[in-house]
Amino acid sequence: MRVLCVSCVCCVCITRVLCHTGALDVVSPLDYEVSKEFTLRIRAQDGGRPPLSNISGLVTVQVLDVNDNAPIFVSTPFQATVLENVPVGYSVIHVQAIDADSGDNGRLVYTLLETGAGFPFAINNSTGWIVVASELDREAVDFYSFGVEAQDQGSPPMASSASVSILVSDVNDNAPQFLRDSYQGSVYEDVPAFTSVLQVSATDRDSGLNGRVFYTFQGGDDGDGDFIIESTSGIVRTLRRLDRENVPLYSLRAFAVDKGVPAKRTPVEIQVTVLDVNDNPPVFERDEFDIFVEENSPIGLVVARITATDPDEGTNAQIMYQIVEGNIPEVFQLDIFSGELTALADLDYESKMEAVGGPSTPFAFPPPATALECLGGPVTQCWGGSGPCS
Ligand SMILES: [Ca+2]
Ligand SMILES: [Ca+2]
Ligand SMILES: [Ca+2]
Ligand SMILES: [Ca+2]
Repeated sequence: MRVLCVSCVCCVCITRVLCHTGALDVVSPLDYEVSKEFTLRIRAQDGGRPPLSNISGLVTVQVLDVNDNAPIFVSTPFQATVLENVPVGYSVIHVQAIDADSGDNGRLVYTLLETGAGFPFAINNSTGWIVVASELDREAVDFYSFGVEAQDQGSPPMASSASVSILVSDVNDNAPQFLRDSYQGSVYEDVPAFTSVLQVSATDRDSGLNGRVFYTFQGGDDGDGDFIIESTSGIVRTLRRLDRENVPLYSLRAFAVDKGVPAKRTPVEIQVTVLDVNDNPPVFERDEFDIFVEENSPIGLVVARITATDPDEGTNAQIMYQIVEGNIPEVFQLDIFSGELTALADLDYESKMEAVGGPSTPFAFPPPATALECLGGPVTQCWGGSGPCS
C-alpha cells in the first residue's frame, strides 16, 4: 500500500505523513501552551488504476509540556507601605508571577533574595504573600529594598526575580525624652517678671507631628503661677516678683508633649532656688524694752540681751548692734554681735531714778540702740527704749 495524501483537521497543518513509509513528522514548532493536542485523519491510497483509497479514523497527537517558559512577575516593581506597629504575620504585599507551563513546570516557589538573619519580612513560598516576620521599628529602619525570586519546579527549573521596596510609616510610639533627668536653676528674688531662669529640652524620635515637641506646665506644677514655660523653646521664666522669704525653693513639674494623636507626654522635675536679696531690715523683738537692774549690781553685769531678727539669708541676715544715742556718759556697753548690754559703772538709784529714751530726750536710759546688718548696710532700725530704772 502506498500513502498518497495527508489531511488533518486542525486549523494549522503542522505535521505531514511521508508517502510510502507512513511516518508522521513535525514540520513546524510545537507549542504546548498554544495547542496541546492535534486530531488528524489520514487517507491511504493505492497506486492502481483507478486508485482506491480509504480514510482512517481520528488520529490524536498529544503534545507534551516541556519547561520552556520562565516565570514572569506581573506589575513590577513591587512597592508597599506598612505601619511600623502592625503585628507579626501581617500581610504586606502580594508578589505574583505567572508561568505558562503546566504541572511542575509551572508550579512556582517564591523566595526572598538578599535578606540576612533577622530580616523582618518573610514570604509565603507558594502564595507569594510577603508578611511581617518580626516587629518593625521605623525609628531603626524606615525603608527596605530586596529581591524576590519565583522558580518553577521543572527540570531543569527556570526562575526570574523582581525587586520589592517597603516603606515603613511612622506611628507615635515614642514619648518625648528630656535631655536631663531633672533641671536646676536659681534666680534672685528681686528680678523683674519674665526673667528667664533656665531652659529645658526634649527630643522625640518619631517623625512629623509625632515627633514635634512643645512644653507646658499644664497638669504639672508652675509654683502657683509664679513661673511660665515657653511652649516652643522650653525656657522657664518668672511670671511675677518672687519672695525668697516666702518661698525659697520651687519644685516645678513640666511636661514635654508631642503633637501625635494621641499625644505622648513626659514629665520632668525642675528645681528653682530663689537667691536672697537684702530686702528686709532687722526687726527688734519689741518696740520698747523695760529693763530693771538692781542698783548695787556689780560692774560688768549683763543687764539685758537685745535681740533682733532678719528674715533674709546669710550675710544679709547677720546683725550687728550699736548704741546710737543716750549713752553719755558711757554707762553701758553693747556687744556688737551678741547684743549683750553690759553696765560699765555703778548704777546709783538715788542719782538717776529713771532714764527715758527717745529722740527728743537729752538723756536716755536704757539708751537707744540700732541693729545694723553686717557688711556696712545702712542703719535700718532704731530702738528707742523708755521706762523706769529701778
Ligand atoms: Ca516553566
Ligand atoms: Ca512621639
Ligand atoms: Ca514612631
Ligand atoms: Ca531677702
